[in-house]
Amino acid sequence: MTEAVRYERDGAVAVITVANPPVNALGLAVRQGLWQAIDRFADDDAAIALIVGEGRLFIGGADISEFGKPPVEPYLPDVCTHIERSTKPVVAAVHGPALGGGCEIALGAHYRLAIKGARFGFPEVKLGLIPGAGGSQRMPRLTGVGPALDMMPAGGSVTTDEALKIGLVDRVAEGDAREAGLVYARELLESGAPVRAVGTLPRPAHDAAAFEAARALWQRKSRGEVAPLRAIDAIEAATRMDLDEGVQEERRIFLELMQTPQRAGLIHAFFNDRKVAKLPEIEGIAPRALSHVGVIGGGTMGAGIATACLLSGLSVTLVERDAAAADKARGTITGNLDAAVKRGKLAADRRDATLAELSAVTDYAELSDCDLAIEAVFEDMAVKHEVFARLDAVMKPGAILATNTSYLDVNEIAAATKRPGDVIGLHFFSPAHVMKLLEVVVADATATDVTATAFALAKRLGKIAVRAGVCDGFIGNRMLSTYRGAADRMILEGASPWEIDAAIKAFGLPMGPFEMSDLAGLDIGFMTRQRKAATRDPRDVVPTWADAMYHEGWLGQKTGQGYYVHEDRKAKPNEAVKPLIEAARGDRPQRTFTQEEIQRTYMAAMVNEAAKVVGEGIARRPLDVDVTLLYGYGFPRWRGGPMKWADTVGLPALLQDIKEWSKADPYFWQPAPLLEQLVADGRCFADLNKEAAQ
Ligand code: 3H9
Repeated sequence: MTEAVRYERDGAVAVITVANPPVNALGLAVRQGLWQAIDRFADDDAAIALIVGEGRLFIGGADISEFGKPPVEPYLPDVCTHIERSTKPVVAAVHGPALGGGCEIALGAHYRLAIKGARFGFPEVKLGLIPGAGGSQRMPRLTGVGPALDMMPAGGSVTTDEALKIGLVDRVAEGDAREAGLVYARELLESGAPVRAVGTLPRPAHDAAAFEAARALWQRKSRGEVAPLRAIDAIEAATRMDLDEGVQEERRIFLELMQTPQRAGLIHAFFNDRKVAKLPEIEGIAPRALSHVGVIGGGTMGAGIATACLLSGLSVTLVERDAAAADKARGTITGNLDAAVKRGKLAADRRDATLAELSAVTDYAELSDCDLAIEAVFEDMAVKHEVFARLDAVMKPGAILATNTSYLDVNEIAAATKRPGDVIGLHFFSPAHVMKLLEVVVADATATDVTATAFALAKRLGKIAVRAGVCDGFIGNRMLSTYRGAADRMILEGASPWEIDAAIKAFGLPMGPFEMSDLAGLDIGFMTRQRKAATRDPRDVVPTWADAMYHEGWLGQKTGQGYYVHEDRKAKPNEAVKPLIEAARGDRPQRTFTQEEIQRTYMAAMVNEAAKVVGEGIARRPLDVDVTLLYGYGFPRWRGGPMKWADTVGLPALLQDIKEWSKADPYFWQPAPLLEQLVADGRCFADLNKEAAQ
C-alpha cells in the first residue's frame, strides 16, 4: 500500500482511506494505493469495503498537475473498473466535494452514502476536458441522461439532497463519514446486500430531443470552447455502447482533449487563480483586522463596492455630499441586495439584517471608527486630494485609506495624507459587487501589511486580487488603451468597427471594443482623450470620428445610438458613423483585413503592452496579466490569458510582426524590451512565471 492510501480492518469491514492532502487528488500514489487496497480486500476475509477520504473532503479529482505529462499506470478508468469488479461489496462514504475522478471513484463503488454538505460534481470541462474515468458512462446509467446532460457540459455539481433525488447516491447521513459509513456498511452486510455494479445496469434510454437541446444550448453558450460539446458526445455514447466500449470511447475523447491548447489554457488559468495571491512580499505578514468599511461616494461604483462589502458580512458607512445623494445611494444598494437575493447570492431571510449594516451619511466624522475607507469619487486629482486630506483628518490610526481610481497616480494621492504607508489603490471593476477582479495598486510607501490586508479583503469579498504597480491605467486599463489604439488604427486603414467587433468575438471575447464603447458610454473615451490631450505625443492617433460622435450626442446604449443603433434590446450597425470614419481616414491608403489579421493585430498590441507592463514591474509576473484580463476584461478563459496565448503562438513570430508593422508606424509598434529579450534568449512568458515561483 502507498502512504496515500491506508487499509485497515474494523471488524468485517475493510476501511480504505485516501489520505493525500490537501484535496486527496488521484495522483499516481493514490491510484496505486487504491488498486492494491482492492487486491488486498479480495485476499482477506473482510466482507465489505468502505472507501473514505481523509481531511475536509472525499476526493478532489484527478491530479491536475499530472495533466500534459505522459499518463502512468494504473490509469484511473481502470482503477474505477477494478473497484467495480470486486466480488465483495464496496461502499463509498462521501463528505465534502467529490469532484471529477472523485465522483468516478464513488460511481465505481457499489453503494454510495453522502454525508450532508457533500457535493457531487464533474468540473472537467472547466479544465478543457470531459470526465475520463467512466463518469460519462456510469452516471447516465444511474440517473438517466437528463441529469448528466445538466451537469457535465456545464462543469456543474449537485448537493446531497439533489444527488439523492436523481439517484446518484443511495442514502444521506449526518456526522462523520467513516462512522456513518461503518454503520451503513454493517447494515448492508446484515441485509445480505449484493455486489451491485453500476456498469452492468442497462444502457440509459437515448432521448434524442434532450441531446438536440443540449447541443443547441452549448453551441450557443460555449463561444469556441470544445469540451462541453464533447461531454455531450460522451454521454450519448453511453446510450449506444456497453460499458467497456463506452469507457474506451470516453477515454479516446478525453485523451484527444488532453492534447488541445484549450486544455492547456484552462489548466494554466486554474493554477494561476491560486498563484496570483502568492506574493513573497506578503508571505507570513498578518493582515490588519477589518470589520467596518467606509465608502466615499455613492455612485454606481461606490454603491457596488458597498454592496460587495455588505454581502461579505462587513459593516459599511457610506458618505455622500448631501442627504439626497445619501438616500439615492441607499436606494441603489437596496436594489443591488434585492437582486442578490433573486440571484441566490443572499438568503432572503438575511436581506434586512444585511441592509441594517449600512449607514448612508453626509459627515466624514462618522468614518472615525472604520478600519478601511475606499474612495470612489470623481476621477480628478484635486478632488482626490481633498477627499484624502479629509480622510486623514478623521480616520483612526492604523486605518487603511484606499482609492478606487482606475488610472490616477496613487503616490500623488498618498501625498495628500500624513500617512502614505496606509494608502493603497483598490481598483474595483463595475459592477463592483459582480465583477471578480480587484487590482491592488501598491504605491511606493504602501506598508506590506496594508497590501496583505487588501489581499485578505479580496478573498473575503470572493474576488481575485492582482498586485499592480503605479502607472497610468495600472495593468488592465493601460493594456486596454493600447489594444484599443490598435483597433482605432485598423479603422483608419480600412477595417470597420463592426468587422473588428465580429473578429474579436470570434476570438472568444464576449464583446468587441466598439460594442464595449457603446456599453460604457462614448463620453468615457472622450474624457480620457481630453485628459491625455496635453501630454499626447504628436505621432499618436486620435479617433477623431469618435470625438465627432460624442459631439453628435451619440454616446452609445444610453442615448440609443453609438457604433450601433440600439432598439428593442437589439443592436445593428449605425450607418451614420461611416461618413465620420471616412472623413477621419482622409486620403490614407485603404486595405481589407481578414478576421485573423484583426485578431493578430489586436492581440499583438495587447501582448506588447503587457510585456512592457511586466518589464517595468507594474505586473510582477506574466500570470498577473493573464489573471487581470480573464477576470476584468472578458478574455476567454480557455485561452489562458494573453501571455499564455502569446507563448502558444510563439514569441518570435509575434515580435517579427511587431517589427514589420513598426516600419510604417514606429511610434505605436515599439517592441517591448522584455519581448525582445525573451526572443533573444529563446525563452517565453511561462519561463518567467516559473522563475518567479522559485
Ligand atoms: C478529473 O478528475 C479528470 C477525471 O475525470 C479523469 C482522469 C483520468 N489536482 O482550491 P484550493 C491544489 S479532472 C492537483 O485552494 P479549496 C490547488 O492547486 C479534476 N492539485 O482549495 C491548491 O494548491 P496550492 C477534476 C489540486 O479548499 C490546493 O490543492 N477536479 C487539485 O478552496 C488547495 O486547493 C477539479 O477540477 C487537483 N485536482 O478547494 C477540482 N485540486 O495550495 C479542482 C486542488 O499549492 N479543485 N489542487 O495552491 C477544486 O475545485 C478545489 O481545489 C477544491 C478545494 C474544491 C477541491
